[in-house]
Amino acid sequence: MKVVVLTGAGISAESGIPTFRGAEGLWEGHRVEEIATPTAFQKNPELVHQFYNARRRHLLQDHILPNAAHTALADYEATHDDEFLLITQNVDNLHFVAGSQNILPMHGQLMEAKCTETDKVIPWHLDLTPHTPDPETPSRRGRLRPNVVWFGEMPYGMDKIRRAAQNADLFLAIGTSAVVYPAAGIVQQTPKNCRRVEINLDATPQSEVFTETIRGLASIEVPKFLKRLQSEETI
Ligand code: BV8
Repeated sequence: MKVVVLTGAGISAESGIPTFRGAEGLWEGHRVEEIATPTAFQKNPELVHQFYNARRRHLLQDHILPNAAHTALADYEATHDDEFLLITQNVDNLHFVAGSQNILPMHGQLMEAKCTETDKVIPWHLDLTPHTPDPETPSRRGRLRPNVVWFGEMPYGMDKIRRAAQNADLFLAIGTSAVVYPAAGIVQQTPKNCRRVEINLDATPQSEVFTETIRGLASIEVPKFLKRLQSEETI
């Protein structure tokens, strides 16, 4: 059985990472849609760097850890020899920390920096500023940005995502408000006989597209659903 999972900020909420819509999509009074853009970075790199530095530091704290939903997905993947693809909209690293393997971080990663001239991506755990020197050529400064996909930018892996969605037998969306495209449109690329399950606290604009909608906390409902799936498979 080919399984495709799409996660959003809701799966990391119980790990202590604020969701986008939880804070009405605001950060220090700025709308995320206005600050997570190339224009904002052009106009005010300092402010955009501060936005990501704050979130990177928050993520690096010892108590910010994967929760039972992240772990259940990693455990299921480990026992699931067929195709399993975990697409995440989240830029936190909790799926990696939980041990998931086949992860597609379609909106990039907070723990990576990208060179604005060469597009080279490197692991990055420190603050970034408009004067940060290149690790390789310290005389070149201010060329690094967070390796995060901003509004108006093309997400990563769209071809791989389309191919996986088109062949999915099970599509599982977890903790996403299904507002942002193209992520919210992935479910529409699954075949008509694909089993589509949405696990989310609230209803979303895509809910009626799903064959099953499970309302509740990801840390409870994801392990429960995957256990049920395992037992269905062994019958
Ligand atoms: C693109 C990384 C084109 C950044 C993110 C006008 C101008 C420009 C673009 C557009 C426009 N109008 C529309 C667009 C398209 C735009 C878009 O969709 N905008 C929206 C606002 C309408 N999309 C884009 O710009 C995309 N790119 O279109 O490029 C293009 C074409 C060709 C060539 C080049 C370019 C790029 C979008 C990616 C933006 N980056 N993230 C960062 O993190 O700073 S988006 C960000 O918000 C997330 O990654 C995620 O994708 C998105 C939504 O967040 P969610 O993950 O869903 O989280 P949210 O808080 O919204 O919801 C949480 C849910 O969980 C809730 O439903 C809640 O009920 C539930 N929940 C909460 N707690 C729990 C829970 N569930 C279970 N258990 C719990 N405990």
